[in-house]
Amino acid sequence: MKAEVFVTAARDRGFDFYVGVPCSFLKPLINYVISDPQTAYIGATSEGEAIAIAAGAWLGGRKSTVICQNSGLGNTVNPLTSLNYPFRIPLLFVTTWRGQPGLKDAPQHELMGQITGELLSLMKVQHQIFPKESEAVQSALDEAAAIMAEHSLPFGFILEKGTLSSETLTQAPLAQYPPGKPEKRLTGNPPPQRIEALKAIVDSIPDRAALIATTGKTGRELFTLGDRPQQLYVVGSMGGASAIALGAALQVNIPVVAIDGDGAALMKLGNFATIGFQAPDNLIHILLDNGVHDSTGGQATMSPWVDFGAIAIACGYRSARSTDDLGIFAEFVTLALQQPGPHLIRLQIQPGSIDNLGRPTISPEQLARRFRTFLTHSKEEAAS
Ligand SMILES: Cc1ncc(C[n+]2csc(CCOP(=O)(O)OP(=O)(O)O)c2C)c(N)n1
Repeated sequence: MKAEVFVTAARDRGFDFYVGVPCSFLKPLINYVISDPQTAYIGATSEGEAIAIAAGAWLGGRKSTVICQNSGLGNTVNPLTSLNYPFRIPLLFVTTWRGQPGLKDAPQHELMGQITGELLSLMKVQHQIFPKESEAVQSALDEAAAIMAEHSLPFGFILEKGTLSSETLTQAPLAQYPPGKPEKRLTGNPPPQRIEALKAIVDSIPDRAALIATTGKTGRELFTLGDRPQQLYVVGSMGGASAIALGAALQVNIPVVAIDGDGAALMKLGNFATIGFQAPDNLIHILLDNGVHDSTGGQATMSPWVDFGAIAIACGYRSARSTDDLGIFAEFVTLALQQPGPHLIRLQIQPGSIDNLGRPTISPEQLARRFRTFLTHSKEEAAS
Protein backbone atom coordinates (compact mmCIF):
# COMPACT_ATOMS: atom_id res chain seq x y z
CA MET A 1 0.00 0.00 0.00
CA LYS A 2 1.16 3.56 -0.65
CA ALA A 3 1.87 5.69 2.42
CA GLU A 4 -0.09 8.45 0.73
CA VAL A 5 -3.33 6.51 1.28
CA PHE A 6 -2.86 6.58 5.04
CA VAL A 7 -1.44 10.11 5.24
CA THR A 8 -4.23 11.58 3.11
CA ALA A 9 -6.98 9.81 5.03
CA ALA A 10 -5.39 10.86 8.34
CA ARG A 11 -5.08 14.46 7.12
CA ASP A 12 -8.76 14.42 6.13
CA ARG A 13 -9.41 13.68 9.81
CA GLY A 14 -7.18 16.53 10.97
CA PHE A 15 -3.95 14.61 11.60
CA ASP A 16 -1.32 16.56 9.71
CA PHE A 17 1.41 16.92 12.34
CA TYR A 18 3.88 14.05 12.69
CA VAL A 19 6.66 13.60 15.21
CA GLY A 20 8.93 10.62 15.18
CA VAL A 21 12.12 8.66 15.18
CA PRO A 22 12.82 6.50 12.12
CA CYS A 23 12.69 2.73 11.72
CA SER A 24 13.48 0.95 8.46
CA PHE A 25 9.92 -0.52 8.44
CA LEU A 26 8.65 3.07 8.69
CA LYS A 27 10.80 4.43 5.90
CA PRO A 28 7.96 4.83 3.38
CA LEU A 29 5.72 6.66 5.87
CA ILE A 30 8.46 8.90 7.24
CA ASN A 31 9.87 9.64 3.79
CA TYR A 32 6.39 10.50 2.58
CA VAL A 33 5.51 12.87 5.43
CA ILE A 34 8.91 14.58 5.27
CA SER A 35 8.54 15.08 1.53
CA ASP A 36 4.84 16.07 1.59
CA PRO A 37 4.48 19.87 1.83
CA GLN A 38 1.00 19.50 3.34
CA THR A 39 2.29 17.56 6.32
CA ALA A 40 4.57 18.70 9.12
CA TYR A 41 7.24 16.30 10.37
CA ILE A 42 9.38 16.91 13.45
CA GLY A 43 12.30 14.55 13.88
CA ALA A 44 12.78 13.92 17.60
CA THR A 45 15.91 12.72 19.41
CA SER A 46 13.99 10.01 21.28
CA GLU A 47 10.54 8.46 21.16
CA GLY A 48 9.73 9.90 24.60
CA GLU A 49 10.55 13.35 23.37
CA ALA A 50 8.35 12.70 20.32
CA ILE A 51 5.39 11.90 22.59
CA ALA A 52 5.93 15.08 24.61
CA ILE A 53 6.21 17.26 21.49
CA ALA A 54 3.03 15.69 20.11
CA ALA A 55 1.29 16.31 23.45
CA GLY A 56 2.37 19.95 23.30
CA ALA A 57 1.03 20.20 19.76
CA TRP A 58 -2.31 18.78 20.94
CA LEU A 59 -2.39 21.37 23.72
CA GLY A 60 -1.84 23.93 20.97
CA GLY A 61 -4.93 22.65 19.17
CA ARG A 62 -3.28 20.33 16.60
CA LYS A 63 -4.05 16.66 16.13
CA SER A 64 -0.76 14.83 16.11
CA THR A 65 0.73 11.48 15.15
CA VAL A 66 3.82 9.85 16.62
CA ILE A 67 5.70 7.32 14.48
CA CYS A 68 8.49 5.14 15.81
CA GLN A 69 10.11 1.73 16.00
CA ASN A 70 8.84 -0.64 18.69
CA SER A 71 12.39 -0.69 20.09
CA GLY A 72 11.59 2.86 21.17
CA LEU A 73 8.45 1.88 23.06
CA GLY A 74 10.53 1.75 26.22
CA ASN A 75 11.37 5.40 25.70
CA THR A 76 7.67 6.24 25.47
CA VAL A 77 6.63 4.54 28.70
CA ASN A 78 7.30 7.53 30.93
CA PRO A 79 5.39 10.17 28.94
CA LEU A 80 2.59 7.79 27.91
CA THR A 81 1.96 6.82 31.53
CA SER A 82 2.71 10.09 33.33
CA LEU A 83 1.67 12.65 30.69
CA ASN A 84 -0.89 11.31 28.20
CA TYR A 85 -2.70 9.18 30.75
CA PRO A 86 -3.19 11.63 33.66
CA PHE A 87 -3.69 14.64 31.36
CA ARG A 88 -5.86 12.57 28.97
CA ILE A 89 -3.99 13.69 25.85
CA PRO A 90 -4.87 11.68 22.73
CA LEU A 91 -2.60 11.06 19.78
CA LEU A 92 -2.32 8.68 16.89
CA PHE A 93 0.59 6.35 17.50
CA VAL A 94 2.18 4.26 14.76
CA THR A 95 4.81 1.80 15.94
CA THR A 96 6.54 -0.82 13.84
CA TRP A 97 6.59 -4.52 14.70
CA ARG A 98 10.24 -5.45 14.55
CA GLY A 99 10.75 -8.94 15.95
CA GLN A 100 7.20 -10.03 15.15
CA PRO A 101 7.01 -13.70 16.15
CA GLY A 102 7.64 -15.83 13.08
CA LEU A 103 9.56 -13.05 11.33
CA LYS A 104 13.30 -13.43 10.89
CA ASP A 105 14.72 -10.30 12.49
CA ALA A 106 17.75 -9.11 14.43
CA PRO A 107 18.17 -10.47 17.98
CA GLN A 108 17.71 -7.12 19.68
CA HIS A 109 14.08 -7.08 18.47
CA GLU A 110 13.11 -10.55 19.68
CA LEU A 111 11.71 -9.76 23.12
CA MET A 112 10.12 -6.44 22.21
CA GLY A 113 8.54 -8.19 19.22
CA GLN A 114 6.90 -10.61 21.63
CA ILE A 115 5.55 -7.94 23.97
CA THR A 116 4.73 -5.01 21.68
CA GLY A 117 0.95 -5.43 21.82
CA GLU A 118 0.96 -6.38 25.50
CA LEU A 119 3.08 -3.37 26.40
CA LEU A 120 0.69 -1.03 24.60
CA SER A 121 -2.26 -2.69 26.33
CA LEU A 122 -0.55 -2.37 29.71
CA MET A 123 -0.18 1.36 29.05
CA LYS A 124 -3.88 1.52 28.16
CA VAL A 125 -3.09 2.32 24.54
CA GLN A 126 -5.75 0.57 22.50
CA HIS A 127 -4.31 -0.63 19.23
CA GLN A 128 -4.75 -2.67 16.09
CA ILE A 129 -2.62 -3.82 13.19
CA PHE A 130 -1.88 -1.03 10.71
CA PRO A 131 -4.28 -1.58 7.80
CA LYS A 132 -2.68 -3.57 5.00
CA GLU A 133 -5.16 -2.75 2.23
CA SER A 134 -6.06 0.72 0.99
CA GLU A 135 -9.75 -0.09 1.34
CA ALA A 136 -9.32 -0.72 5.07
CA VAL A 137 -7.64 2.61 5.88
CA GLN A 138 -10.70 4.86 6.16
CA SER A 139 -12.58 2.58 8.53
CA ALA A 140 -9.47 1.89 10.62
CA LEU A 141 -8.88 5.62 11.07
CA ASP A 142 -12.56 6.23 11.85
CA GLU A 143 -12.40 3.57 14.51
CA ALA A 144 -9.15 5.00 15.92
CA ALA A 145 -10.66 8.50 15.99
CA ALA A 146 -13.82 7.23 17.71
CA ILE A 147 -11.79 5.43 20.39
CA MET A 148 -9.56 8.48 20.91
CA ALA A 149 -12.64 10.69 21.22
CA GLU A 150 -14.24 8.32 23.73
CA HIS A 151 -11.21 7.89 26.02
CA SER A 152 -9.08 10.90 25.10
CA LEU A 153 -6.02 8.65 25.09
CA PRO A 154 -3.53 7.62 22.40
CA PHE A 155 -4.52 4.96 19.88
CA GLY A 156 -1.88 2.75 18.29
CA PHE A 157 -1.38 1.11 14.91
CA ILE A 158 1.24 -1.66 14.79
CA LEU A 159 2.92 -1.65 11.40
CA GLU A 160 4.06 -5.00 10.05
CA LYS A 161 7.02 -5.45 7.73
CA GLY A 162 6.30 -4.81 4.07
CA THR A 163 2.92 -3.10 4.61
CA LEU A 164 3.96 0.07 2.80
CA SER A 165 5.69 0.40 -0.55
CA SER A 166 8.86 2.45 -0.77
CA GLU A 167 8.88 6.23 -1.12
CA THR A 168 11.66 8.58 -2.09
CA LEU A 169 12.88 11.13 0.41
CA THR A 170 12.94 14.81 -0.47
CA GLN A 171 14.55 16.66 2.39
CA ALA A 172 15.04 20.38 2.75
CA PRO A 173 18.67 21.31 3.39
CA LEU A 174 19.49 22.02 7.04
CA ALA A 175 19.04 25.65 8.00
CA GLN A 176 22.11 27.68 8.86
CA TYR A 177 21.93 29.62 12.09
CA PRO A 178 24.03 32.67 12.81
CA PRO A 179 26.68 31.57 15.31
CA GLY A 180 25.79 32.96 18.72
CA LYS A 181 27.75 33.25 21.93
CA PRO A 182 26.50 32.35 25.37
CA GLU A 183 26.36 35.33 27.71
CA LYS A 184 27.10 35.11 31.44
CA ARG A 185 26.49 37.84 33.97
CA LEU A 186 27.36 36.36 37.34
CA THR A 187 27.55 38.56 40.43
CA GLY A 188 28.73 35.99 42.95
CA ASN A 189 26.01 37.18 45.34
CA PRO A 190 23.78 34.58 47.03
CA PRO A 191 21.36 33.39 44.35
CA PRO A 192 17.61 33.84 44.75
CA GLN A 193 15.09 31.26 45.92
CA ARG A 194 12.99 29.38 43.35
CA ILE A 195 9.83 31.16 44.48
CA GLU A 196 11.47 34.57 43.89
CA ALA A 197 12.52 33.43 40.42
CA LEU A 198 8.99 32.25 39.62
CA LYS A 199 7.55 35.55 40.85
CA ALA A 200 10.04 37.41 38.64
CA ILE A 201 8.92 35.32 35.65
CA VAL A 202 5.23 35.93 36.30
CA ASP A 203 5.91 39.67 36.77
CA SER A 204 8.11 39.96 33.64
CA ILE A 205 6.00 38.18 31.05
CA PRO A 206 2.73 39.47 29.60
CA ASP A 207 -0.55 37.79 30.55
CA ARG A 208 -0.91 36.52 26.98
CA ALA A 209 2.19 34.29 27.38
CA ALA A 210 1.90 30.59 28.24
CA LEU A 211 3.93 29.03 31.05
CA ILE A 212 4.81 25.34 31.23
CA ALA A 213 6.43 24.32 34.52
CA THR A 214 8.51 21.19 35.02
CA THR A 215 7.68 18.38 37.41
CA GLY A 216 8.34 18.52 41.13
CA LYS A 217 8.37 21.62 43.26
CA THR A 218 8.62 24.11 40.38
CA GLY A 219 5.04 23.47 39.25
CA ARG A 220 3.85 23.28 42.85
CA GLU A 221 5.45 26.62 43.74
CA LEU A 222 4.07 28.25 40.60
CA PHE A 223 0.60 26.98 41.51
CA THR A 224 1.05 28.19 45.11
CA LEU A 225 2.03 31.66 43.83
CA GLY A 226 -1.23 31.91 41.93
CA ASP A 227 -3.12 29.64 39.58
CA ARG A 228 -3.93 30.97 36.09
CA PRO A 229 -5.31 29.36 32.92
CA GLN A 230 -2.12 30.15 31.00
CA GLN A 231 -0.12 27.90 33.34
CA LEU A 232 0.47 24.18 32.90
CA TYR A 233 2.04 22.21 35.73
CA VAL A 234 3.69 19.14 34.21
CA VAL A 235 3.30 16.81 37.17
CA GLY A 236 5.05 13.84 35.55
CA SER A 237 7.09 13.34 32.39
CA MET A 238 10.35 14.56 33.90
CA GLY A 239 12.36 16.38 31.24
CA GLY A 240 9.29 16.73 29.04
CA ALA A 241 8.36 20.36 29.80
CA SER A 242 10.62 21.88 27.14
CA ALA A 243 9.44 19.35 24.53
CA ILE A 244 5.80 20.06 25.38
CA ALA A 245 6.62 23.76 25.07
CA LEU A 246 8.20 23.14 21.65
CA GLY A 247 5.11 21.28 20.40
CA ALA A 248 2.87 24.09 21.66
CA ALA A 249 5.10 26.95 20.48
CA LEU A 250 4.98 25.60 16.92
CA GLN A 251 1.18 26.02 16.93
CA VAL A 252 0.76 29.52 18.38
CA ASN A 253 2.12 33.05 18.04
CA ILE A 254 2.22 33.98 21.71
CA PRO A 255 5.36 33.54 23.83
CA VAL A 256 5.60 30.03 25.25
CA VAL A 257 7.83 29.81 28.32
CA ALA A 258 9.15 26.47 29.60
CA ILE A 259 10.40 26.52 33.18
CA ASP A 260 12.85 23.64 33.52
CA GLY A 261 14.97 22.21 36.31
CA ASP A 262 18.61 21.20 35.91
CA GLY A 263 17.85 17.55 36.70
CA ALA A 264 14.96 17.50 34.25
CA ALA A 265 16.94 19.29 31.53
CA LEU A 266 19.79 16.78 31.90
CA MET A 267 17.35 13.88 31.70
CA LYS A 268 16.23 14.99 28.22
CA LEU A 269 19.21 16.92 26.91
CA GLY A 270 18.23 15.92 23.37
CA ASN A 271 15.35 18.38 23.65
CA PHE A 272 17.89 21.20 23.24
CA ALA A 273 18.88 19.91 19.80
CA THR A 274 15.29 19.61 18.59
CA ILE A 275 14.38 23.06 19.92
CA GLY A 276 17.49 24.60 18.34
CA PHE A 277 16.78 22.94 15.02
CA GLN A 278 13.04 23.73 14.93
CA ALA A 279 13.84 27.23 16.21
CA PRO A 280 10.39 28.53 17.16
CA ASP A 281 10.99 32.23 17.69
CA ASN A 282 8.35 32.41 20.45
CA LEU A 283 9.96 29.83 22.75
CA ILE A 284 11.75 30.88 25.93
CA HIS A 285 13.42 28.05 27.82
CA ILE A 286 14.13 29.06 31.40
CA LEU A 287 16.36 26.83 33.48
CA LEU A 288 16.16 27.23 37.24
CA ASP A 289 19.47 25.65 38.20
CA ASN A 290 19.89 24.75 41.87
CA GLY A 291 22.45 22.02 41.13
CA VAL A 292 20.31 19.40 42.86
CA HIS A 293 17.21 17.26 42.55
CA ASP A 294 15.58 19.50 45.10
CA SER A 295 12.11 17.96 44.83
CA THR A 296 13.37 14.54 45.88
CA GLY A 297 15.60 15.64 48.75
CA GLY A 298 18.48 17.64 47.32
CA GLN A 299 20.66 14.97 45.70
CA ALA A 300 23.35 16.60 43.53
CA THR A 301 22.97 16.71 39.75
CA MET A 302 25.87 17.08 37.31
CA SER A 303 24.82 20.64 36.51
CA PRO A 304 27.94 22.35 38.01
CA TRP A 305 29.94 20.51 35.31
CA VAL A 306 27.56 21.45 32.53
CA ASP A 307 27.56 24.69 30.57
CA PHE A 308 23.91 24.79 29.56
CA GLY A 309 24.38 28.10 27.70
CA ALA A 310 27.14 26.63 25.53
CA ILE A 311 24.97 23.58 24.84
CA ALA A 312 21.99 25.72 23.85
CA ILE A 313 24.06 27.86 21.49
CA ALA A 314 25.73 24.78 20.02
CA CYS A 315 22.24 23.38 19.38
CA GLY A 316 21.11 26.50 17.52
CA TYR A 317 19.30 28.58 20.16
CA ARG A 318 19.36 32.22 19.15
CA SER A 319 20.52 33.32 22.60
CA ALA A 320 21.65 31.77 25.85
CA ARG A 321 22.05 33.95 28.90
CA SER A 322 23.04 32.95 32.38
CA THR A 323 22.96 34.80 35.70
CA ASP A 324 22.66 34.44 39.46
CA ASP A 325 20.89 37.74 39.96
CA LEU A 326 17.16 38.32 39.94
CA GLY A 327 17.35 41.84 38.46
CA ILE A 328 19.58 40.71 35.60
CA PHE A 329 17.31 37.69 35.11
CA ALA A 330 14.28 39.97 34.69
CA GLU A 331 16.26 41.98 32.10
CA PHE A 332 17.07 38.74 30.26
CA VAL A 333 13.40 37.74 30.22
CA THR A 334 12.42 41.14 28.85
CA LEU A 335 15.10 40.87 26.14
CA ALA A 336 13.93 37.39 25.21
CA LEU A 337 10.39 38.68 24.78
CA GLN A 338 11.65 41.39 22.41
CA GLN A 339 13.97 39.29 20.26
CA PRO A 340 13.27 36.19 18.16
CA GLY A 341 14.03 32.93 19.93
CA PRO A 342 14.45 30.24 20.89
CA HIS A 343 16.17 31.57 23.99
CA LEU A 344 17.74 29.85 26.96
CA ILE A 345 17.85 31.76 30.21
CA ARG A 346 19.63 30.01 33.04
CA LEU A 347 19.18 31.37 36.52
CA GLN A 348 21.21 29.96 39.35
CA ILE A 349 18.91 29.53 42.35
CA GLN A 350 19.22 28.27 45.92
CA PRO A 351 18.16 24.74 46.72
CA GLY A 352 15.12 24.56 48.98
CA SER A 353 11.48 25.42 48.79
CA ILE A 354 8.80 27.38 50.60
CA ASP A 355 6.85 26.23 53.63
CA ASN A 356 3.22 25.28 53.04
CA LEU A 357 3.89 24.23 49.48
CA GLY A 358 0.61 23.46 47.72
CA ARG A 359 -0.21 20.97 44.99
CA PRO A 360 -2.41 21.77 41.99
CA THR A 361 -5.97 21.20 43.14
CA ILE A 362 -7.27 20.90 39.59
CA SER A 363 -6.95 17.49 37.98
CA PRO A 364 -4.34 17.14 35.21
CA GLU A 365 -7.18 16.35 32.80
CA GLN A 366 -8.96 19.64 33.55
CA LEU A 367 -5.68 21.51 33.58
CA ALA A 368 -4.81 20.26 30.09
CA ARG A 369 -8.21 21.32 28.73
CA ARG A 370 -8.03 24.74 30.35
CA PHE A 371 -4.54 25.26 28.95
CA ARG A 372 -5.59 24.04 25.51
CA THR A 373 -8.51 26.49 25.52
CA PHE A 374 -6.09 29.29 26.45
CA LEU A 375 -3.74 28.40 23.58
CA THR A 376 -6.44 27.88 20.97
CA HIS A 377 -8.15 31.16 21.93
CA SER A 378 -4.84 32.94 21.40
CA LYS A 379 -4.85 31.59 17.82
CA GLU A 380 -8.43 32.71 17.25
CA GLU A 381 -7.61 36.18 18.58
CA ALA A 382 -4.57 36.37 16.29
CA ALA A 383 -6.75 35.35 13.32
CA SER A 384 -9.56 37.87 14.04
C1 LIG B 1 11.30 9.74 35.09
C2 LIG B 1 11.31 10.25 36.48
N1 LIG B 1 12.32 9.94 37.31
C3 LIG B 1 12.33 10.42 38.58
C4 LIG B 1 11.32 11.22 39.03
C5 LIG B 1 11.31 11.70 40.45
N2 LIG B 1 11.56 13.14 40.51
C6 LIG B 1 10.58 14.04 40.61
S1 LIG B 1 11.13 15.61 40.67
C7 LIG B 1 12.71 15.10 40.58
C8 LIG B 1 13.86 16.06 40.65
C9 LIG B 1 13.85 17.08 39.57
O1 LIG B 1 15.05 17.79 39.66
P1 LIG B 1 15.24 19.17 38.95
O2 LIG B 1 14.72 19.11 37.57
O3 LIG B 1 16.64 19.60 39.12
O4 LIG B 1 14.25 20.13 39.72
P2 LIG B 1 14.21 20.55 41.26
O5 LIG B 1 13.54 19.44 41.99
O6 LIG B 1 15.62 20.79 41.71
O7 LIG B 1 13.39 21.80 41.25
C10 LIG B 1 12.81 13.71 40.48
C11 LIG B 1 14.08 12.96 40.36
C12 LIG B 1 10.29 11.52 38.12
N3 LIG B 1 9.24 12.30 38.44
N4 LIG B 1 10.30 11.02 36.88
